[in-house]
Amino acid sequence: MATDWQQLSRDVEALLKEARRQVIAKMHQTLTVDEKTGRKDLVTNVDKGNEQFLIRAIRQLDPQAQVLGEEGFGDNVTSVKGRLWIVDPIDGTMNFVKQRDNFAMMIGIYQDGVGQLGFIYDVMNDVLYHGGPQLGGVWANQQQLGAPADLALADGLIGMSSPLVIKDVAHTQAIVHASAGMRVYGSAGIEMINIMLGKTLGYISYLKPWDFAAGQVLLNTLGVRTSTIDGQPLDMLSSNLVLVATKQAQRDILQIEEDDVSL
Ligand code: 2AM
Ligand code: CA
Ligand code: CA
Ligand code: CA
Repeated sequence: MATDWQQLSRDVEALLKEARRQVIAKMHQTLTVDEKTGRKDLVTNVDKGNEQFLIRAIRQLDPQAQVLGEEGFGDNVTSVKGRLWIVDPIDGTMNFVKQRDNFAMMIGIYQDGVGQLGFIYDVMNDVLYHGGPQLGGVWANQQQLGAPADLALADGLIGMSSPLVIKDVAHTQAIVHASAGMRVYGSAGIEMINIMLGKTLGYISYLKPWDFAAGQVLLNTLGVRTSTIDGQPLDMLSSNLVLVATKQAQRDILQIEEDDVSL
């Protein structure tokens, strides 16, 4: 049977609203915080509980689909064939732990590797960004978003993950230098939202599929480019050095990579 994408979107919106109620209730209780690969890579009981809640509901909504989740409650996905849901239950876990703010829930829905619907929920501001080619646009709650201005690198702010800039990976210091300035928000989801709203013109970070799956669908729908730092398509099943940028800024950044410039 053909998928009713409008209905599926409404179902996911309702699911995320329920997930938000649960997360907000739990975040005022004592968190259980564990380290994954190190002291800056955390997971809490809320990340795990929310992923389990979301994936259980996704399996009811779409029993045939594969589900890839950050905390491991989904499938062992080795192919993007068919329908694939990619879930990040809490994006910005460090912010969640230290600030109780500036974190997001994210879901991307792909069909044979092509983005169909994306959802980024700014939990504390209670704004759910959703849309994609199947809906023909992107909405912030009920309000449709226009495309952000196609700014050149020199004319806007760029989001970065701080380790890349500190170590000057992939000429990130030269890119920051060529921009109007750097911002670091600590959540890929919040970074993607800022680009959708035209507050920043791009974002560079080393990311896993659950960090960029939802944002890629939403941003591409608004005419913003997503690629690797070399301009190649993102691999939906592994880590990528991700470049998100307006068309003009993407050209400017790829030129810096090509010219191999340093400060
Ligand atoms: P997370 O909170 O879901 O793990 C922080 O700069 C941003 O990068 C967050 O969106 C975070 O997602 C993501 N990230 C990806 N890999 C990370 C890692 N190894 N350690 C910390 N954050 C990571
Ligand atoms: Ca994580
Ligand atoms: Ca994440
Ligand atoms: Ca996460």
